[in-house]
Amino acid sequence: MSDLVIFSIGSGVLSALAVFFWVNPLKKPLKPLETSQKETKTVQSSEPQIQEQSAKRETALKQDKWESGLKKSRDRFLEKFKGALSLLGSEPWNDSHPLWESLEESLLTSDLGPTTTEFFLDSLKQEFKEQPDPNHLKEAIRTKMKNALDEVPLKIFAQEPKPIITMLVGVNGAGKTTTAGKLAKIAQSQGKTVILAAGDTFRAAAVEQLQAWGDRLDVEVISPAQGANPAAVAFDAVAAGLSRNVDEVIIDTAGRLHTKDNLMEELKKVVRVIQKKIPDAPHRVYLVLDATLGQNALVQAKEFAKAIAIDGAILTKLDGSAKGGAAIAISKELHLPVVFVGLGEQAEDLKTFSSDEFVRHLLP
Ligand SMILES: Nc1nc2c(ncn2[C@@H]2O[C@H](COP(=O)(O)OP(=O)(O)OP(=O)(O)O)[C@@H](O)[C@H]2O)c(=O)[nH]1
Ligand SMILES: [Mg+2]
Repeated sequence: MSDLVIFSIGSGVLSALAVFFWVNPLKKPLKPLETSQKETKTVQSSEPQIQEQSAKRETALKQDKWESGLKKSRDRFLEKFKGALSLLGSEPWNDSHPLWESLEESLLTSDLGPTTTEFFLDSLKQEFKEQPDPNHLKEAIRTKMKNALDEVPLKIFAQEPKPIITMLVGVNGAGKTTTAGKLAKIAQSQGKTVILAAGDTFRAAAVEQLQAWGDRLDVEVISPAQGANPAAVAFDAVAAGLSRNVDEVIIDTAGRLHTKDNLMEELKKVVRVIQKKIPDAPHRVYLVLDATLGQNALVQAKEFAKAIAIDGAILTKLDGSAKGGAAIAISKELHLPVVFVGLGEQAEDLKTFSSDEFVRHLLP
């Protein structure tokens, strides 16, 4: 029965798409993935039972993403952590017990960074004057990780601005353009309207890359006119956002200019120009950081924070990194909330950061 429903609705959607593209031949066809998602959505709303199954499947998939995305970090940490635990009982318990040194190594390997690692160890030593059992120690580390992640609050608005102006900054290759596309997808899935701005005017390929996301999601992309600079694109995009009454404008920026100083000056200029249109914008400046860089991501973050006010970090490529602990160091040392994490290259692989999910999958 359900196969029949899926089949008939599926063919209905396919026929509708066929007509759509026939009358609208200039638009690029949606990726097959998008089509199948639309089919699933249609079925969801018509059958409560199937809806429930789909919801379960979706939750399982979401969990899988955290599960697989943090696998490398988790495996690496657990291996070292088990090594540390095996030392319990090897010598009389005190502050210089070999377990502490081994635990220090496991935290550093996960890229929590020396400052956060030292803070963790000092407070664990205070907490465990008596020898802990492995579960208590693990639970205490989990709590410290979660507290470190939760202690930096997210910026909230008394009233959500419209349009909300989001600007993505970060070094080249960090994942800004991909994240701009993924953020547009999230906004769309919340029923919001979006404009993307191709603020990396220095490389034609960068504009094309964002345009491809725009085509895929059917989102308008403001591209630079001949010779336009990033500030001009941002200005046009904000103006378009206001005049078209959209919910969100997402501005991609360049990751590399001739020098680092050039880049920082350019970003400051983009902010100044946006503020000519909306004085309290950009409302969210997110620093996009490549998780595979671990502690180097922190060094980059400090450089950017010197130039412009950053509201949060987006940690990309967590799926390819064994250095997931950097998220904790970003919160603890830079006082920046981690807002989203990239757990893959697909549009749906950007997840709102959850300290619960993160800690649960890093240290199960
Ligand atoms: N596995 C994985 N790959 C990612 C993720 N985010 C981005 N990437 C990949 O990282 C590469 C660089 O991403 P871009 O979005 O082009 O990076 P960028 O910051 O815009 O780079 P520039 O334009 O050079 O400054 C691309 O191949 C992306 O597909 C992620 O969360 N996981
Ligand atoms: Mg880019």
